[in-house]
Amino acid sequence: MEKTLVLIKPDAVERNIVGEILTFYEKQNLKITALKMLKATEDMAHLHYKIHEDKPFFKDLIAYITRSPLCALILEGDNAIEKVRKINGNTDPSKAEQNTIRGTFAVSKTENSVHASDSTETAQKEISIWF
Ligand code: FUP
Repeated sequence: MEKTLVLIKPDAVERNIVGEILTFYEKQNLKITALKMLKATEDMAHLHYKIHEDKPFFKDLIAYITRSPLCALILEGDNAIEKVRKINGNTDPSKAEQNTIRGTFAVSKTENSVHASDSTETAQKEISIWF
C-alpha cells in the first residue's frame, strides 16, 4: 500500500469544491487516512515548493498558496502516487483531460486546484511538512 500527499489548493477551497474533489479520489478506491484544513505559512510554502525557488513563477506561486486556507490529505492505496497524479491531470488546465480534476476545475497553471506528490521520497517529505 502506497501513501501520497495531496493539497486541495486555495482556488478550490474558495469555490466550495472540496467535496467534489474528494469524490474523485474516493471513487477510485483511494482511502483518505488524514485530512486537515489550514492556512499555509510562508515557511511551509517555501519548503513545499523549494524545487521551484529559482523559477520565474515562484513569487506568485507562494502568494497564491498562502492567500487562504487549503486542505492537506494523505491518500493510501495500491499505486497511489501514479494513480492520484493521473486523476489530477496535467499541470496546465488547457492540456488536462476533461475527466481529470484539473481538466474539470483548474483556473490556470498556478491556480490548478490540486497538488500531489510525484515519488515515494517526495511523499515522505511532503507529509512531514503538512502533518
Ligand atoms: P505538478 O507536479 O503537476 O504539480 O507540476 P509542477 O511540479 O511542474 O509545478 C508545481 C506547481 O508550480 C504547479 F502546481 C503550479 C506551479 N506552476 C506555475 O505556477 N507556473 C508554471 O508555469 C508551472 C508551474
